Amino acid sequence: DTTPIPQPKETLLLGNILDVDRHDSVGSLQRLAALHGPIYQLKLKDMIVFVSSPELVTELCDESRFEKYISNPLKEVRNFAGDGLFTSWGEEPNWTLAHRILVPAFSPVAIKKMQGMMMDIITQMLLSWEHHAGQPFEAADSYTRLTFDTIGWCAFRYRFNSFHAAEMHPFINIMVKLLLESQNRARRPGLLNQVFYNTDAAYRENIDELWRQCDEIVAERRKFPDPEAHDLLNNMILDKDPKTGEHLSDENIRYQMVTFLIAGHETTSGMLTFATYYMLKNPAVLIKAREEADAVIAEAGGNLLKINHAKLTYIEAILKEALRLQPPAPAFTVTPKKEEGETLAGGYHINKGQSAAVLLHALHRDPGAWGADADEFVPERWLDGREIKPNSWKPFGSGARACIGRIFALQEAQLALALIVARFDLEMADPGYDLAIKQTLTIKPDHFKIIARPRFRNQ
Ligand code: MNH
Repeated sequence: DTTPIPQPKETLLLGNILDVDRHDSVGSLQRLAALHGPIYQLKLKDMIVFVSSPELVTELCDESRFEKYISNPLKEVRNFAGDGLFTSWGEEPNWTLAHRILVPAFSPVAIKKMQGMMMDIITQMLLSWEHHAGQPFEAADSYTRLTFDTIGWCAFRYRFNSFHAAEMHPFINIMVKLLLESQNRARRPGLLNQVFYNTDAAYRENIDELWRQCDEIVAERRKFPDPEAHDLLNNMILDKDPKTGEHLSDENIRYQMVTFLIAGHETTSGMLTFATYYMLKNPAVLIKAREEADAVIAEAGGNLLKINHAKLTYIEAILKEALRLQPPAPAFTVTPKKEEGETLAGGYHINKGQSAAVLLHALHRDPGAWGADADEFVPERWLDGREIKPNSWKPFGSGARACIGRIFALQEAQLALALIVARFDLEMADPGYDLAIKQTLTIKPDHFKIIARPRFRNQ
């Protein structure tokens, strides 16, 4: 006995395409959840189910019943990230191999060792902010340079030097073009992608260029091994699967490099930009963050390498709260494991091979889970002993396929925010700015400009 899943009325030939604003799909999907409830479906390219209550999400996160589904845009990202961790199907052998090799490389102990490398890039950002003191600049732009340079330096000891050029590194532009094109291709019927011959040729060229640069970095490291580098490239070249003794292939290392570059910068810079926006909207939060940062920096005697980021608990709560209200990766998708599909509580049936998306914006504001202040930015909720309902906060995905880089991202962002609030007075360039969202595969505040002024002279 199954219950039909609610669905807005389809338009002839177009299905539900008109129900989703292509410039604000996150907003559209959230409004549809308010209208149709915690489960609904839309006929887009395929019939997709959208889920947003903690109870139903708990079912989707049960790994004995559901597994990651590679959604249409991710299928396109496979054109350049191949069977890297993010875009591989669970049953592909390289997922298991790379997961076992890389999990230790992303452990808290391993990431803690990267503090010096992270501070190197953060310091460059602080200097650039001092250089632009008093002048408005786009927060997302600066944070993108930060996170790109950080992943380049920590993952492969490669310097993008984004803070020393007016334009972003060509690598970054290629990446952004490829992500945008992946999103467009996912919307077009497959055949049309070849009809768009010029776009397709440029797409192929961009992929070749990206791969060429990655391969060059690997070749260089193989030629001049650097056992002291403590970066992820060493892990990928030298570490063996503890179970089978197998190494990653050069092709797979290339895919992981592309994966880290994509996954490692867009989301983290989005998180930092949203956190900055919410701090500036809530001055009391900014004051508390600064008190904490001052205390933790003082405890380290001002030595950036000795800062104990684990003590930046209020700043961590700011980041978690930003991830709650604006999860930069706004959805993840799963599908049933069993041939016969799965029936959820309420009698809703999902077929195997069908995509069920967890809608994070709606889940993260569920009033049953988050209470009457669900829509407000309240970092204190993470610290005051309130119960956080299981599976009501999923910005990093779930289970074995959850984000491998979350400790990396949080450490980098905690350190960056602490130093920013300790060193600068901040304001919005336009005090009346209202949050507008820009969407690629991930989301970020659009046109959000800030002004920074050094707090102390002669620092
Ligand atoms: Mn990350 C998977 C969000 C930072 C590398 N990441 C995921 C998933 C989400 C996610 C959601 C699960 C996607 C899915 O189920 O399809 N990631 C984030 C967010 C941030 C982030 C919100 C920052 C904030 N991620 C990072 C960083 C790195 C990284 C930094 C690398 C340095 N993420 C990954 C990889 C995966 C992943 C690799 C795939 C893991 C796997 O499936 O084995």
